[in-house]
Amino acid sequence: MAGSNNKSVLFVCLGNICRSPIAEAVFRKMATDAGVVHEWIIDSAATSTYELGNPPDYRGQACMEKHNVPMRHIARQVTKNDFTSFEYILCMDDSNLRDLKSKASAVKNSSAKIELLGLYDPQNQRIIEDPYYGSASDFEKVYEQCERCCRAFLEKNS
Ligand code: 6LJ
Repeated sequence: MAGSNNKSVLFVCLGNICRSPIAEAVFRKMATDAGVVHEWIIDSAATSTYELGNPPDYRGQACMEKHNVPMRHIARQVTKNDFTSFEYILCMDDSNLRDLKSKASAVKNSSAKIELLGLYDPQNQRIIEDPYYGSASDFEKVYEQCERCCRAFLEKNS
């Protein structure tokens, strides 16, 4: 139904090719399986310009295929508009948090709640580390953290 979107979340990391597209895909599948995806606007973005226009890292794609989580995304950078249009901007590490707060301070009427996704982890692992220079097992850990955090975030907002 048009106009029934009332919740929104933007997942953010450094390049928008490893962690944040995984978080976006995991959250979209969870919301879909819970029958509430129509209530949400779900997207992801980068703090940097490093990978603009690129698809997700092949190691993350392999990880998502293994877990049967559809992932389709093209990297984009956070925009000023994101800070006024999204209710939540959830990021991965303290560097992301600093970059986002700095960007938000240059936006009139920034209203997004900017938080670490790991804030929602029932196992209290606050930081989702950059797997760019890592291995398949680092991507698996990212997936597992995103799974726990997204489940708790969805539950909290249901
Ligand atoms: C400007 C200088 C850096 C990374 C990444 C790291 C490095 C990435 C990347 C995550 C997603 C021109 C661009 C850093 C996509 C790309 C290589 C360097 C990019 C860094 C530091 C520690 C751990 C990981 N930087 N690309 N160039 N993460």
